[in-house]
Amino acid sequence: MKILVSAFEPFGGESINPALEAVALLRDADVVKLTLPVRYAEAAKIICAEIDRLEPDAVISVGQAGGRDAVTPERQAVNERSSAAPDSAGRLCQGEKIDPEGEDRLESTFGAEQIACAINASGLPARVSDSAGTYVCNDVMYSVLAKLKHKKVPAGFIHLPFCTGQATRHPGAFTMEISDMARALEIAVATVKQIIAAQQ
Ligand code: PCA
Repeated sequence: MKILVSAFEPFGGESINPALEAVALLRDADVVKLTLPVRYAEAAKIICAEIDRLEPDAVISVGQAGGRDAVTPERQAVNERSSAAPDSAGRLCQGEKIDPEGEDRLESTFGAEQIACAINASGLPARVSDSAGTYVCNDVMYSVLAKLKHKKVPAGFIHLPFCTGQATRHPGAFTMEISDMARALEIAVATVKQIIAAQQ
């Protein structure tokens, strides 16, 4: 089995992206890791090319959503690029569509609810999120879900809070240890594997 797990480079002036750090700690032999740039369209193009090459059984993308107080599997992606901040290439998008002919929103197919429940059951904080934002993470999530729409390949996105190493830059913000985030992602991978097994 091959589970493609992507993470993003640091962005927005941070030297760490907890997603990248936590994915690096995953030890599951079925996991194939991919690092993406925080760039509209380009990140989506890279992961879609990797899906063509690898033909994975599932795709889990991971990113940072600083300010959240839990690990948050995303329920849906929207067909929009919009942010006050430009991407890492300096591209600013304010209200453009990812795919002018695409659907307004696409639901994740990797069992967001089951993943959140399983992580919670382990004692780590998790809850389903209804918004992946409209920045590069949403761009990747929407593009992957559109690509896999008619395929039986579970896919979705998980946002992580700031990690403890980012605490000094964000006083008062909720933080988690990278090792706990990695444990949460391991549970997510195991849950997705169970979903695949149940489909067969
Ligand atoms: N988080 C950003 C982009 C990269 C990342 O890790 C987002 O939520 O869109």
